[in-house]
Amino acid sequence: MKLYYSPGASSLAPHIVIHEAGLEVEFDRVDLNTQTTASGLRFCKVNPKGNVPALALRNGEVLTEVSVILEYLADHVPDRRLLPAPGSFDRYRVQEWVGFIGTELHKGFGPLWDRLMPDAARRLAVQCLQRQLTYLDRCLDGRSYLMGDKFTIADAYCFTVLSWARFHRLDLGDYPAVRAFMHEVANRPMVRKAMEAEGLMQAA
Ligand SMILES: N[C@@H](CCC(=O)N[C@@H](CS)C(=O)NCC(=O)O)C(=O)O
Repeated sequence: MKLYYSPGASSLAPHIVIHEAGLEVEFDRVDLNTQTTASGLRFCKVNPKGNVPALALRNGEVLTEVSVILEYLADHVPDRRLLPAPGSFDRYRVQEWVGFIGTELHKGFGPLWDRLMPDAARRLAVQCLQRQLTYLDRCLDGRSYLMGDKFTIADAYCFTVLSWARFHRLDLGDYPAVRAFMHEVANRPMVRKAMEAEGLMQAA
């Protein structure tokens, strides 16, 4: 398998899961501005949507969308319990978190990356994220991870997305349980390994 990624982008979530799962995967860095890869490919040939992550499989298929790639990777190594077993209720809970992170948090940051976004729209986007963070803070109070004491794919995704807060003057200090969660995840050896591989350790 080969993961197409861009440092610090949402592709960091599958990168973390690859290390947590102990999977052998190749990596190809994508320059999102030029839409070319380090190996010299035009990225639109890999993922016509132009987004990372994309996961190229041995059978020639390419999987896209963070949520699906995370699930696919975790299901390769069920004994690591990065995702509860198919059919179990807890699996739906993890998927519920992944849905929340993808639609409310990941895409909540979307407008903030756009330099042309007017200030008023930016303020609204920040307020929206703050509302979601208040909810998340309540859920994380008294637990290490979203599902309790077990690290899952949802934590890798949540950590990745919330690490963008520092670029947008969104102070996680107002959310003590979220901050503790970020600290807990950042200190996992496999998370550090993924971040190091993407050259993010100085930025963290
Ligand atoms: N729906 C996609 C969205 C992924 C996405 O937003 N990726 C961003 C990076 S975090 C991207 O590649 N944007 C393209 C660009 O900036 O040109 C998914 O869930 O995988």
